[in-house]
Formats: sequence, structure tokens, C-alpha cells
Amino acid sequence: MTKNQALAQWIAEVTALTQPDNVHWCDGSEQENELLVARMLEDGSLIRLNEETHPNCFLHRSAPSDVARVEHLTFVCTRDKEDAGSNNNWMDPTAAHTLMDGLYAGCMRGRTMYVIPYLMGPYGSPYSRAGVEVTDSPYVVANMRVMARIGTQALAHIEAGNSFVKGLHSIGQLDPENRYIAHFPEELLIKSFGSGYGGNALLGKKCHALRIASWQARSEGWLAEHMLILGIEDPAGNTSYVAAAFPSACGKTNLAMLVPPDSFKGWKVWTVGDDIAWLHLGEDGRLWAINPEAGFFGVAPGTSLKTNPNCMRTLGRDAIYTNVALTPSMEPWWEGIDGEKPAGLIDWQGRPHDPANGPAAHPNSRFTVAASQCPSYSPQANAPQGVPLSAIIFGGRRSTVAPLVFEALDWAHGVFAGAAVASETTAAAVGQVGQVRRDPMAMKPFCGYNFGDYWAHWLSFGERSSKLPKVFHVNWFRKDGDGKFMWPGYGDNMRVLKWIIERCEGRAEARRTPVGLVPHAGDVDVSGLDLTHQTLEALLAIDPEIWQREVGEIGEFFATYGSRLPAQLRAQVERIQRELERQLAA
Ligand code: SAT
Ligand code: MN
Repeated sequence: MTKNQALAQWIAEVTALTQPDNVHWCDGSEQENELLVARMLEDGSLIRLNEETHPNCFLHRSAPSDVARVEHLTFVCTRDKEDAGSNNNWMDPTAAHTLMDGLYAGCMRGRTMYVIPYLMGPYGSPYSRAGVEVTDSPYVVANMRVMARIGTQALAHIEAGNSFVKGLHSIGQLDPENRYIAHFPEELLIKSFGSGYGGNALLGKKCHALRIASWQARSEGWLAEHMLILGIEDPAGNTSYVAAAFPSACGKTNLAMLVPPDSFKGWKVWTVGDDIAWLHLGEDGRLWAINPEAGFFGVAPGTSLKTNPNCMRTLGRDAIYTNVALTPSMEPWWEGIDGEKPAGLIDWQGRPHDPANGPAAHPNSRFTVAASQCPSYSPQANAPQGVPLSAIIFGGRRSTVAPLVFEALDWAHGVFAGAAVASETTAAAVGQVGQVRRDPMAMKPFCGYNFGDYWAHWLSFGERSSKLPKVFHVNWFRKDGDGKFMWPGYGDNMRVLKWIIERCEGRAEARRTPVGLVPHAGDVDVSGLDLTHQTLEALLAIDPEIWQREVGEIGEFFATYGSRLPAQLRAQVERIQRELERQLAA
């Protein structure tokens, strides 16, 4: 089915191993999708939603024990354990192959094997990369069709002689005890078994576009990052682009589709991507970003016309919903959606909703939808060279410590600020929610190699260009003594974006602190906002004692990377400590 020898041989090998009844090469066509959807409607793995209110929309309910990424079962299998780093679970590649191939043996008997050639990145972009995912899940095919560019054109890209990443996926028995997501970066290979969910199963996404791509990017001189990309158009019609890294379920999709507050006349935000960015140095010395994905796999709960109107308008048609609740009129429903909670809800597990069983929609329930349906979709989203970045923003979910925003003093300090990101855990991964953990560059679950080497790679850009974007750190999630959010967030985050853009253009003020450059209260445009001056001051405060503790913890965390920790990061810790001490002594 392909003239590419390497691909044909690999497919022959996995066919012999998994023994499917049929092999289906995906062409990505409309007819193919209709056929797959019809099959899934028949076997109950998809439920058709209300055709009038949600044309061509479907609900999928995953196995209740398969609702999120499984970081503890995700492995990076490099020959040298040190190359994977303590940020990854490691398995010896030979042992991992033996383990996984044992699970794959005969696993597709009675099933159809789908071969999905896909392209990450716009057609015609020099930065786009191909992959082939083999899966026994038609649900995965339907999602990959939205999230990546799949089918004939992607296969042609491979047959033209371009390299491709191999991804073997089987849902197996969906048994959490027999579930592994293994990466072999040295072989450009992914093996995933036992889960049909999101980042575990849609291999183009986190497995390829982040873990494998970050490894490739290091040796080739670019960056694969867990970042949204957006354009900010000012009233004069100038658009600046920023990329922003936040951990999963911290509002990347909302920020990417932001609608500015009413008082921001003439400002507009354009969406380029909501989850992943591939960054390359252009000939002009600037950093250019493409979104390798073609769709959004966003968190449903909390999404409403109030929090994200553009997203709600994206979702009305041609969408797949996973683990949301269902209303009696067959419409999708989740906690935080507009309107009253309807009577007669069916919960994400298909049971009549009983609050005693928890929320009606799973906290990590998702929608899958084409990016092109988004009303704020950027006209530059498919530009082959990408968009030039003015700023990079790092952020986490922190109820204390981190101020609303600060700017890094220079590139090396910006890399420090990214490496020091900490965030409270969310439902996007299996495990306890709300625990603060270090999540450097929001890449803790996604960096395919040793963080020490990764930071050195980031720092190396500082030697390659003097036109890099400015780096900022934000925190929308500060809470007051009563546990209430201090900053309104959502559309009002535009106020912080505006300061950031003005800083990039040299038009806004800031005060220098040991931690970075922080706006004075008067520098943030809070017109039309019901926020006391006192609260704003508190949001922008840097408490030297609290920061002394914080920087101490960052230093300890860095030290766990031993000899692979770049000296420049240790120097940042020492500088900040020195300056804080001086401030406390004064
Ligand atoms: O499940 S995914 O990894 O695709 C979503 C996320 O956690 O960001
Ligand atoms: Mn993500």
C-alpha cells in the first residue's frame, strides 16, 4: 500500500506481530470518516448528539479507568539512562521492546488495524514532520483526523523521501495493569498499549510532537514546546505574536481564544494554536513558531460563553466529545457551561446523574474540534514559515508566591524563569490534584530527554541570536486569605498581555526586583475593572522572605540534575539569593 520500503516493511512486521483481521490504510477522506463513524455508532462507541443544535457531533465514553494521561506508565527508553534524565521514567530499550511486543502479540485478532499517515505542521512548511500511527481504535482515527493532517497528502510527503516517526498503538484490553506508553527517541518510535485516551493514544500529539520532537529539536537546533500561540492585534492594526507555556488544564485554550474586555476597543486576539509550538530561528534572527496540530483537544468543564465565547462558537458542529454529560435532548453538558443545570442529565459514565457520584462530566472531559472552525483562527495559522514571536510567556497555577506578571531581565534569566515554573497538578493526568510540583517550561510530562540538557539547549539560543523574544512569567491563579481568586482571569488577561506587548515595544514602565521586572500598579490597564488598588498591589508584590524560600527550593530542585545542570542556571539562583539578602538587610 506504499512505495516507501521502510514503511511497507514496518507495517508488514507489525501486522505479523499483532495479527489483525484487516488492514485499512487511511486516506483521510470524508467517505472514510463516514464509514468509521457509522461503525462506531453501530457498536455504541459513539453516540450521535442532537443534529439540530450540534450537527455532526458525537459523544464517546471512555473506559472509566482510562480518562487521562498516565505519567507513571510513560517511559523514555534511551540506551543511556542519563539521557532520559530524572524527569522521565526510564526503561532499557531492549527490555521495553520485549515487554511491549509480548503485549502486542496477537492483540489485534478480530480487529481492524488502521494505518494513519499524518503530517504535523502546515502542508508545504519546511518545519512540518511526518508520522505513521498504527492503531486498532477507530476512535483514535476519528480524533487524529481532526488533530493532525492525515491521509493521502501525508503519505505522499513520506513517499517523497522525508523521514517519519513510527507509532504503534493498541487499546489492548484497556487494562490499567497492562498499560504502557513507551518512547524510543533513538529509533523515532513510539509504542503505546492499553489506553484509548487523548495523549496516551493520539500519538501525533504529546508522544510525537513533544517527546520525540523535543529530542529531534535538540540535535537539529530548534525547540518543540508545550505552548499556545496567539496574535495580538492593536487598534492601529499591528499584530504581535506570543507563545505561552502552561501545564495541562491551566487555561491555554482559553488564553489562545481570548476576547478582550469591552474597554479594549480595537484590540483583537488571533488563535494560531492552543497546545504545542515548534520554534525555529529564522534567518532574521527572530524565533518563528508553527502549530504542528490542526485541531483542539480541549478541556470541556469550565468552558462557557462567559469564559471562552470563541471556543463555544467553535464547538457547535463537527466535534467529538469525550466523557461529557448528556442532556435529555441529546446535547453535551458539563460543569461550568452556560445556563441552569438541566434535569435528567446522564453522567459521563452513562448513568442518571447523581451528585453523590461526583460531577456529571468528568473533570478531564474533552472536545476534539478542527482549529479552522474557530472564529478567531489566525489567517497566519498555516503560514509555512510560522509567525515571529515578540514574547514567550511561562506560567503555572499557583495560589501563592508568584506575582501576576514579571519580565525576565535577559534570555538566561528567562530560561531560569521557565525552568523554575511550579504548578498545582490538575485532572489532566492520573494522580492527586492540587499538589504543587516543579513543571519546567510546562514540559515535565513531555520533555523527551534530560532536563539538564534541555535547559542547556534553551540557553544556547542566547548565543545564536540577539533578536530573541522577551520572556515573561504570569500567574492568573493567586488566591486571597479566603481562598478566592484575586485576578478575574479569562478575557481580563488581555490587560497583562497589553503590558507585555508594550514592554516588547519599549513603551511601558517596570520596576526592577531581584525576581524580575514587575509593573507598577499604574502600568496595568485596569480600566472598567472592579479591582481594588490594594488587590492589584498585592498581585504585583514580591515578598523577599517568601522568595528567599522559593529560590532555595528552586536551587534544590536544580541540584537534582547534577552535572547536567547548566552553570548559568546555578548562577541565576545565586544572583537572586544575593539580591534578596541585600534587600532584607537594608
Ligand atoms: O491528553 S492530552 O495529553 O492530549 C491533553 C493534555 O493533558 O494536555
Ligand atoms: Mn497540553
